[in-house]
Amino acid sequence: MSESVIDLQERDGIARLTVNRPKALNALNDAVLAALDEVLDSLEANAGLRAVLLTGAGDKAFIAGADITRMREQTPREAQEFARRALATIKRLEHLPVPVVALVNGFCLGGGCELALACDWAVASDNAVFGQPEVQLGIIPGFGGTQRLPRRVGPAMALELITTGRKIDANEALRIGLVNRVMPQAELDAYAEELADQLAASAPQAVGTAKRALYDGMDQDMDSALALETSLFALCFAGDEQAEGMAAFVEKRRARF
Ligand code: DAK
Repeated sequence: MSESVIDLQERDGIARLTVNRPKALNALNDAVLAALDEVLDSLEANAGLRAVLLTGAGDKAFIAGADITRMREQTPREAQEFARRALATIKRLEHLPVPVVALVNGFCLGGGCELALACDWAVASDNAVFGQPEVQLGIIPGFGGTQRLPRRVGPAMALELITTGRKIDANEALRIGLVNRVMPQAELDAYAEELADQLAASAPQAVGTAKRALYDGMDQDMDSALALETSLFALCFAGDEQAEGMAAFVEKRRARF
């Protein structure tokens, strides 16, 4: 793995990924996507994984988009190949069976915003700036933004942001539901620790099952989705976690998952 462009730290099942190109505001290039793929190989194979936190190096940017200097020279065929590879990588991140949380610590633009949208939820520092400025470069979002942004904030707001390229601050991102909470940048690390502790205390199979019920259900009609929830709920009673969680409650002790 190229540690220079993605830094992976893991403690107690909580993986912290940091995109590490601060001089280019952590812009996504082939090296970052290749490194992310390698990191995903290890995360997918990690049975003890409880959560993934994704952030950007430095105090200025989460990710300021795909690398424009790289994209500038692309032919349609190369753009299609770049899109295909990038989408496959982002889908792998999205399909991890653990919560994936974006810690947005500054500019979160274009492909960076799309990567944050592929995370289960996002938390922003108060200096964060969000936007899909692709139309100002003569392109459209290509990392899933035309699909995930409307699902997160609704089609009208998504179309406004995508067709104008307007940048919004952290508080507006909070108001439209793009992020779950906003805090001073200095508090982001402490919050990440607290979140890691909370997620590490939850039953991991149940967390993964809940994630699957939610996303798979969203792609189905309500009756099918509720039937899926019923099946997955019943499945929880076939594993050890339900026995341990309920025994711990009755015995007035902390559950050991
Ligand atoms: N790409 C490459 N370099 C970037 C960059 C980017 N997206 N963003 C910033 N940088 C570089 C700057 O060029 C500068 O480098 P030097 O000049 O120092 O060498 C350095 O980072 C610091 O940036 P600034 O000097 O510009 O810093 P400021 O504070 O003045 O401005 C800014 C910060 C974020 C407002 C500004 O840098 C900016 O507007 N950056 C571009 C933001 C942007 O337009 N992002 C969207 C890119 S389009 C696709 C999939 C996805 C996509 C496309 C296709 N397929 C799968 C095919 C996604 C497209 C995008 O993301």
